[in-house]
Amino acid sequence: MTVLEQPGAHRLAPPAAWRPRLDPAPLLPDERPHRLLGVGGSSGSDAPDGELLRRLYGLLVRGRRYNEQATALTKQGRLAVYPSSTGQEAAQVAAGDVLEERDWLFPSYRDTLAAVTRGLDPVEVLSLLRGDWHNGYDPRTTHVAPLCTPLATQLPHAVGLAHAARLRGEDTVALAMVGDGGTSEGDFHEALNFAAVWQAPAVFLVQNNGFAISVPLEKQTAAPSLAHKAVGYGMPGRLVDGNDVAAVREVLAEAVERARAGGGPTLVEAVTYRLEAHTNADDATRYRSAEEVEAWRAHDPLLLVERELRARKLLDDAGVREAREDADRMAAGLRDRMNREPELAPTDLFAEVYAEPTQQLRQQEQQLRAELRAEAESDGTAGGAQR
Ligand SMILES: Cc1ncc(C[n+]2csc(CCOP(=O)(O)OP(=O)(O)O)c2C)c(N)n1
Repeated sequence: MTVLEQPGAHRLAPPAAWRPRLDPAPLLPDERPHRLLGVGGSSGSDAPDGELLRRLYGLLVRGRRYNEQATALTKQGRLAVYPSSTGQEAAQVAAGDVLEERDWLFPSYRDTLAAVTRGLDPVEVLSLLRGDWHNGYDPRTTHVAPLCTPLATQLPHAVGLAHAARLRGEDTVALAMVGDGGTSEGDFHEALNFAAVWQAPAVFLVQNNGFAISVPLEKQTAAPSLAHKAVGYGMPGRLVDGNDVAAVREVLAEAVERARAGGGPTLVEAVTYRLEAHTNADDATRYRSAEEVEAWRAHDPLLLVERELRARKLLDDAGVREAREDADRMAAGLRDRMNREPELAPTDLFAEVYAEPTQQLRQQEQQLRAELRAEAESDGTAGGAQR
């Protein structure tokens, strides 16, 4: 049998008979970031639903306050590190709000607000960043995967879960979040390729916040946009104004529905801006100008939604005050609970790492136990001498 007689030989057709396997045009992203707020105004027929918008506004106000409180906790020594999502709250809130209970969220270290919006306890969500525990919440019951610090590693996890759900006949969708820098990782490529080949019910949300620590987007990629990367994998790309909460939620809802109906994965690029430094340990003034930050402040996600709600007479000063008071109460509760001393067992470090601990881990655990015993004994002696 010659090569051309083998099954599937059409794939080896000579160049003259070659055709693209898929028309790339429907996969191309929006020409400009999709927007809803401030576009239709009060008369626009496709204006976002008022009730939904008011709810999203409340979540955004809480989200901004949560970011402020978490940043304050780093200054008080109550949180080891905090990668703020200030300025990115629209994407965070939309991602946390759009899923059904049976769906799964796969966040990165910056996406704690998405997890909190999904209904998780913020103290549990922040326990990793506090340095207390591998992960403070139960992924199995919350359907929120652990926060991933190694860039883009959450993406193949999401595809695996989505593919497995499909094989089991469940209509679960996995929404995975990643930064612009994470799109340069091998894991990003592998996840998107597998997702498209398997038609896995996965949605990839790239928050393009302009920077990977100090590296600006133009040094990260030569692609026309990050959403264009979708075409090469054979999935649709969507480009959305990441500060427009209604637009992000709409685009994500469409992608989730498409995935649930068996239509396969979507890549969504939300164009946004990280208003704060990378984390509390970073100094952003070293690599970007105050003018640039100010320009983005004029496109703040809270401003956009507040302006729209006021124009449609769905919000007044009292409503703004009420939302802020509600957010202040949430922040006070978070501060009080984070100020309590956690009770930690140092040997928990070794728990739930591997089903079968490695020889090295067992040795390290024994060493730690011996050190803790020695410390307790010497404390006892010191205490006795004082008495
Ligand atoms: C595999 C890997 N390489 C390097 C790092 C170090 N690192 C931590 S955050 C970061 C920048 C990530 O930027 P981006 O993906 O745009 O996400 P953002 O922090 O802006 O949300 C880098 C390089 C890491 N955590 N993991």
